[in-house]
Amino acid sequence: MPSVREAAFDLLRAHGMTTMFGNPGSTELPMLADFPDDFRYVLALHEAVAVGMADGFAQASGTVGHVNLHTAPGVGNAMGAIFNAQANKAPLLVTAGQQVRAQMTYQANLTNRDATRMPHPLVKWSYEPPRAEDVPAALGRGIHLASLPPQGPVFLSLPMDDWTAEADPGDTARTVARRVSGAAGADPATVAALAARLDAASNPVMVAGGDLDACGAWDAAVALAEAAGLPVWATPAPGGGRIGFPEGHPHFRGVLPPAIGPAGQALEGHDLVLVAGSSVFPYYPYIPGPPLPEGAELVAITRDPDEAARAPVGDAIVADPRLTLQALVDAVAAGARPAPEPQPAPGPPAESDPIGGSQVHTVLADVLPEDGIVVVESPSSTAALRTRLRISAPGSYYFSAGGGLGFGLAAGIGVQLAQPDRPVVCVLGEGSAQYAVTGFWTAAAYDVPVTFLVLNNSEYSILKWFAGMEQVEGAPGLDLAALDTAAVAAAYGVPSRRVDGTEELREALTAGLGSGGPNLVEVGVAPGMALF
Ligand SMILES: Cc1ncc(C[n+]2csc(CCOP(=O)(O)OP(=O)(O)O)c2C)c(N)n1
Repeated sequence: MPSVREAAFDLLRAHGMTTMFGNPGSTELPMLADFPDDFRYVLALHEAVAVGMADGFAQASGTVGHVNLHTAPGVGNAMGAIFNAQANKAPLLVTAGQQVRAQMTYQANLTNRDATRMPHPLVKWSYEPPRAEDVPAALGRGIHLASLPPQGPVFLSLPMDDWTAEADPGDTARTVARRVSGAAGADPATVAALAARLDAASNPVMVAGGDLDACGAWDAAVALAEAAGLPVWATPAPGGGRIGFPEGHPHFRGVLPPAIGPAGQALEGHDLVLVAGSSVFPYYPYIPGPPLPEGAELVAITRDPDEAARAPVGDAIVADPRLTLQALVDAVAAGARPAPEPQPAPGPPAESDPIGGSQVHTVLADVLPEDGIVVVESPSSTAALRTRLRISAPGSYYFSAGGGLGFGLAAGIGVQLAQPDRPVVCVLGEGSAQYAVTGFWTAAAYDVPVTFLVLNNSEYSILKWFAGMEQVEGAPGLDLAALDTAAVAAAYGVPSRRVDGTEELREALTAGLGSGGPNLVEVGVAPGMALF
């Protein structure tokens, strides 16, 4: 009879889930015993980093990511990162150890006494199997649920004595063999009605969301924009964890402002707004106003029923965006509307000493290889990065849709492990880097060749900008004197440099990208927002 552990690893193997991120404790060791040779375990030194790495890995690999956490305190440490993973719609299997069943009722040390309630609001399913024999089936159910739309994390609490129990071979074989798929197109009548609305509109526009990247819908979005002559905005940056439309395309207009009133104003002149692969919209901060121009209509295509239900305005179609956009391409009157004029390219960035975020990202745009990927957590310069890089290939941009800091550094490592042949640059504010700083150890220990680019402005710049927006004066805790991220990364084993000015930056980034190993460049930048 196979053990529950053997059955579980057979199941993970059958789903291509042979990478496990984690931070182990005594309650996880029985699961890790006799770790199979064809699996790799990636050790994180903190659970939030383990989840962030698995999140980036899942998104960039297109498989379900697996992260194994220590019982209650490990799950507790991971909660912010699990919050990010659900906002990112990252398909994640989160497993955690649990006390031996025989002494859970006495609440022996390390019992996660209400294990399934702990991550509950953040996961699609939270479960502790009733018997050891049920562990493989529970893992299978969790993997399928995580991968079905809307994708997201699931949680399983697994008592530590379950792994050596016997698994039923017949049950195991049936569980391992199961495949579940969930890309569902829209009803043809719904597609025809939407195509007729697009044809009848005088000035329709598309808003492309990050889920287009996750469901492989770039080509369909471009084909529809070109067939129907649609200008295209990207969904507001705070919630647009990925990019769904090439930002160098002549139809591209820019990133929608993230607040209700300004987003409505940006859509002025349009009578029909087609949103694909996004909520309507990931707003923040609160600046009220009409969400749409007077008389305009909106239709959202999303594979997330909750996004469809909670939108403040417009109609919604719950369906796979790729299949639905492809169907629309065939249904609209192609070529009936002229292509929109391309936007003028932005001028060179203003020069300053120290340099600003726009200058940094102009250099990054020059040195980033064509197949480069950026993982971004540099709050005050994200807008400038989007303007300067004009990302135009799928799977090239990852950002925390949840906004919890610590995602960037960790996810950069996970993305690089998922895409070993593409260069990854992880762009971080010096404040943001501290939330996952132990990730530098993992990058060094596993020789993960990420180039970390740290913009150091000695403050929480974006919070000072928010203070202005919120008319808050005198708030403490917004300055970060003397943080030396390069020295910290070097101590963890990542070759690191501090540079000033565009020339030193260009030379250091080029060398780092060519080094073939993990490396870090920390550049001194002027405080304040870099908007373009
Ligand atoms: C887990 C978490 N804690 C706190 C915050 C609040 N927060 C948002 S931006 C920010 C400052 C980021 O500083 P830095 O990385 O230096 O970027 P800058 O704004 O200077 O570009 C903070 C603390 C958050 N988003 N997530």
